[in-house]
Amino acid sequence: MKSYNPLAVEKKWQDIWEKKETFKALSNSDKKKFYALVEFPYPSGVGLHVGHIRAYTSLEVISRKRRLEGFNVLFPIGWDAFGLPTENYAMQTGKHPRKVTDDNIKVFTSQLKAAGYSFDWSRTVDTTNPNYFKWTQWIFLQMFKHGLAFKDKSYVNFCNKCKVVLANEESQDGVCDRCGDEVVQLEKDVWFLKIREYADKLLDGLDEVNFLPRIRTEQENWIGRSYGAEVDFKLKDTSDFLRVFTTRPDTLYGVTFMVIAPEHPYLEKYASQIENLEEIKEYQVQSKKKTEFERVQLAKDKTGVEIKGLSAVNPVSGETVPVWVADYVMMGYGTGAIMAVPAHDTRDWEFAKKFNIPIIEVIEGGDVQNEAFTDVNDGVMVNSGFINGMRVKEAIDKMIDYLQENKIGERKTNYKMKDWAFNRQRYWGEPIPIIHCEKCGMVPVPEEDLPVTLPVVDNYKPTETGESPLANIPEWVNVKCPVCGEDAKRETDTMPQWAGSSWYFLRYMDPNNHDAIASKENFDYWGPIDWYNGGMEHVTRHLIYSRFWHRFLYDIGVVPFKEPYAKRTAQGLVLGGDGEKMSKSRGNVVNPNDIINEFGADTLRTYTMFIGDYEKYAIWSDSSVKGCKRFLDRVWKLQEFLTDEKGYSKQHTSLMHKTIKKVSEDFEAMKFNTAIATMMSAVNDFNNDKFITRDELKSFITLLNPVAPHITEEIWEIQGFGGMLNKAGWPTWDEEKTVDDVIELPVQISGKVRGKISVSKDADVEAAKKAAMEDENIYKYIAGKTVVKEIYVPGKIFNIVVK
Ligand code: ANZ
Ligand code: ZN
Repeated sequence: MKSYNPLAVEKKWQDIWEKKETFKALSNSDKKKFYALVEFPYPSGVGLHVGHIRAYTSLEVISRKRRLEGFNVLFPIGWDAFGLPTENYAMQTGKHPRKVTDDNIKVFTSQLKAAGYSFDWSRTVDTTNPNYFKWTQWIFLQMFKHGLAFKDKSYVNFCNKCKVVLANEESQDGVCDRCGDEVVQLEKDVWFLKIREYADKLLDGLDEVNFLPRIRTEQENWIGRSYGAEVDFKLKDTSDFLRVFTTRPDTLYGVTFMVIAPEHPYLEKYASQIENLEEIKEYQVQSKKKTEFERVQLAKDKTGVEIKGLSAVNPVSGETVPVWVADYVMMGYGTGAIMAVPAHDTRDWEFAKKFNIPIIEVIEGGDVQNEAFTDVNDGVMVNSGFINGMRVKEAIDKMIDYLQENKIGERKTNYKMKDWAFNRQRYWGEPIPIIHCEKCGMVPVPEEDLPVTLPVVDNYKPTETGESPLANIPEWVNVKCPVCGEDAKRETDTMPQWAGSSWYFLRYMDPNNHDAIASKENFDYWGPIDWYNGGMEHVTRHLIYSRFWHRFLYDIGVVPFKEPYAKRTAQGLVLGGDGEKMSKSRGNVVNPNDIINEFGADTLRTYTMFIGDYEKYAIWSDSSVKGCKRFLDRVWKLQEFLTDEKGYSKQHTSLMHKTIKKVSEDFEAMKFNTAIATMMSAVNDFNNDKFITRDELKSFITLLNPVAPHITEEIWEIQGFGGMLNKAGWPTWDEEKTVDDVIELPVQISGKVRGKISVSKDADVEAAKKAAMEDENIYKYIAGKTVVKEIYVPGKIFNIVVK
């Protein structure tokens, strides 16, 4: 027998698949479709990571299984290629980002091909290709025309030394990633998308899809819908009101102070009335240095300043309460002001304790002077006027009615999710297709002029004022207004990295269409994505942004299905052998191509699916990789034991049906590790029995094919099973035959259990007796005695009475 040479076998089959276009998704097909999507990679300079292999092999397995089941499968791949690492690398080396991107894509392509993935390479998309980003710009324009894109003042992270606007991930802890200098917040007019308008639709849409529960929860928390009320507190000695948002209007009688955020406009508006303005200004400076996370999550030790000269009147009790400024209240949520109820809110309680502010209990049951009492679901109201004696839920409703009737406030729903800051002041992104005209204002670039492409520049460094490098190129910036024809200027901000990935799954359906994102026929046939798998780190922003774009396209009639992803799952991270995140500095990075070169792609694929529970993190182990290689060696050797018997042998029938069932079901449930363990155990059984029939081998390698496609296709060919394995059918099982027919039968000698024998469940008495006599431990109780009676209940017990 030929020996198993993974590299030669794998190269051979990869060439055949490519030449025969084996995995090309058909555009016009009567077959049922299956669309499997994995998150397309960012083609960085460091190449493919074993994390990519774990992420992609799961749906690779499902895709190959679906093809064997007769589906027309779309399993595409592409490049999410705009973004900072490429631009920064270009800045350092002087190489154009286009060239950097193309080089990286070449490396990624060859790495993914070496892994043997069954992608349809003819549908590859690249977000930096003008034929692609023409449509990214087109979608932006539709949003602009529907009032969903607007410009507003905001702050960007700016390094004074590098003169560059930094992304959040480049300016962690308030310092510049490159030079370590302090990062300042620069006020700029930037683009936003009104994703908040879609908050309810994005929440409701979750009912229509099948996402892993923890993914659904992440989406819900990110959107963060809260029901409550806005309430107006009269500001003493002004004609103004201080408006707050509260989820707990039932606690209004327990308000003992108010808090406004350091950015609240009243601090400027009433500056002349504030007696301790200097102190407050200093506090504003200090809180500006903190991140939102530090303000909200880490602020165990509450800080704040009482505003002398401003106080508020409780609209239900008539009490006067002080107004404080404190940075645990965020300007970006609700109204940027709160009514503080220290008895029943932990943050307010900590604040009140620190600054000696009274605490008034309004819900019975706690010891509010010692601890905030927050677990109040069923509590009863006290000290609360007309809502005394009511339960919390009823009190909330009654209070909101009262507020509305008396025009003191109104019911209000709030969302944690902010509008999407849709801008970057950098070069390597999609230009925002807007023209600024002094006369006509913001004018969309006419659709027939799309795409607005990037000019070739020598310098990718943003301008000193924090504008994108595009602002330095007059030939590009200066244009005529499409409406009035006067001199006008192009928008120089580019889109954020999330833009291109917000609709890429649609383009795969019809990647070369010049007139539309995709044709109606393709949308109708391929939509929605049947199964989307990716990282947990993308289940908030990317998953929400892309659902938003998709839902918008649905609302304006561009796509015919409401939700893009029918199902979403996620893989766990792969950690280094030391249990730490793989990183260059730790030196624990495993390069997938090293594994392929040493053991073969089939081993790499098998190992990344065998490494552990797919949804949990997994620690890399070199010895386990070798174990997977040995498994494949033993699969290869099964060919030595082949018999000519037709069908499944009697001895292996239940083994075959059980294995087929377990592997089929486990693949679907993403329990790849136990599916592979089952196949390993089957190989042991074949080995122990020293035989396997042709039909058994045929079914077995079909089951293994999605995980290890090269070795199985090769065995199929060597054994002349006919045609190619990838065109064969998926094996089926018969539920009845999965039941064990060999059982462990207890044997009693004169009423005492002395052992167990392995017999078929309907063995006759002679066979049972023979097995009992052959068992040394049982036979010793019979030896030298006379058998007087045999009571045999097939499948249950065998009792032998001796004298
Ligand atoms: C009074 C109160 C009493 C509150 C009580 C809570 C418990 P979620 O569920 O997150 O929406 N709040 C409102 N705006 C805020 C802001 N900009 N920054 C910080 N906190 C803010 O929380 C809503 C609650 O968080 C609101 O209800 C308000 O405090 C606070 F026993 O009002 B509550
Ligand atoms: Zn104009």
